[in-house]
Amino acid sequence: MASILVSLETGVLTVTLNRPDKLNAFNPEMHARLREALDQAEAPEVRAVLLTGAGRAFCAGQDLSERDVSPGAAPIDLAVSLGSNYNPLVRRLRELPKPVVCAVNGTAAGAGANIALACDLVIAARSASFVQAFSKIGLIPDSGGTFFLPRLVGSARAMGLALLGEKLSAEDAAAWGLIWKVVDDAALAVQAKEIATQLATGPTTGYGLIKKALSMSAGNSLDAQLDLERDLQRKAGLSEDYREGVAAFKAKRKPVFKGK
Ligand code: LHQ
Repeated sequence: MASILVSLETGVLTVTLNRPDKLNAFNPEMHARLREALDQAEAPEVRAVLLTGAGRAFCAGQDLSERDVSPGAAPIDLAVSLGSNYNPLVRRLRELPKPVVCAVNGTAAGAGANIALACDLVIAARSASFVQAFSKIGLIPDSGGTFFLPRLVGSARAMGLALLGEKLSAEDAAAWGLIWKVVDDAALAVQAKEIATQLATGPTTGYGLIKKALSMSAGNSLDAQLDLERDLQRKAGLSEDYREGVAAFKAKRKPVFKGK
C-alpha cells in the first residue's frame, strides 16, 4: 500500500498521508514518498496543495515502533532524522510559493501537529485534536513547534501545551488562533477542497509573495518589513494577475487569474 497518495484536480494537488493502521506516523519511506509528492507540487499546473490523512488520524508524528530504545541498544541520534527528514519538510512547506491547505481529519500528534501548523491554512474536523506529545516521551516540540506555537498562541499557552502534552480540541485550537477554522467532520473534505480550489484559481504569484512576507515578518523590524513589502509589492505589481485583477474590478466582472 502506498504510504502517500497523490492526485491532481483543477490545480489542487491532494497529498494524503496513508498509513492509517499506524495513525499515519512517519517512517523514512513515508518521508521519501512525501518528498516526491512535494516535487510534483513544484509543477506550474499545481496552484495549491491540500495535505490530509487517511483514516481516523491526521498524523501521530514519528513512528515510535521504528526505533529500538531497549536497554543496551545503541543510542539514537535524533538530530539525524530531524536534519534529513523533518526540517527539510517544514522548510519546504513554508517556502513553496503557492498555498498549502491542511485538512486535519483526526488527531495530529508530535511532529504531525507541527507539520500541520507549518501549512498555510489549517482546517480541522470537529473531532480532531492537536497534541504536543513530545514531553510525554522526554522530547521537545520539533518540526517547528517551538517556533510556531508561541507565535500563534502566545508564550503562556505554548508553554502549557509543550510541557503538559495534553490534547487540545480542534474547537479550542480555533478559539486560540492555532488554526484557521473548525468544521463538522462530515464537511471537512468538501470544505477543504473548496478552499484549496478557490486558492488554485487565484493569483498564485501574489499568494507566494504573501507567504514570503508573512513568514519574514516573524524576524523583521517594522522598518525591514516595510522595505520587504515595497520589494514584494513591486513583484506582485508586475504580475499578469495584478493587471487582470484590476481590469476585472473596473469591468465589474469576475477575474480569470492564470497564476502568473
Ligand atoms: C503509534 C503512534 C506512533 C507508532 C500511535 N508510532 N505507533 C521526529 C524524529 C526525530 C526525533 C523524534 O521526534 C520526532 C518527532 C515526533 O513526532 S516525536 C512524537 C511521536 N509521537 C507521539 O509521541 C505520539 C504517540 N501517540 C499518542 O500519543 C497517541 O497514540 C495519539 C494521541 C496519537 C492517539 O491516541 P489514541 O487515539 O488514544 O490512539 P492509541 O494511542 O490507542 O493509538 C492507536 C494505535 O496507534 C496504537 O497501536 P495498537 O497496536 O495498540 O492499536 C498505537 O500504539 C499506535 N500509534 N501513535 N507515533
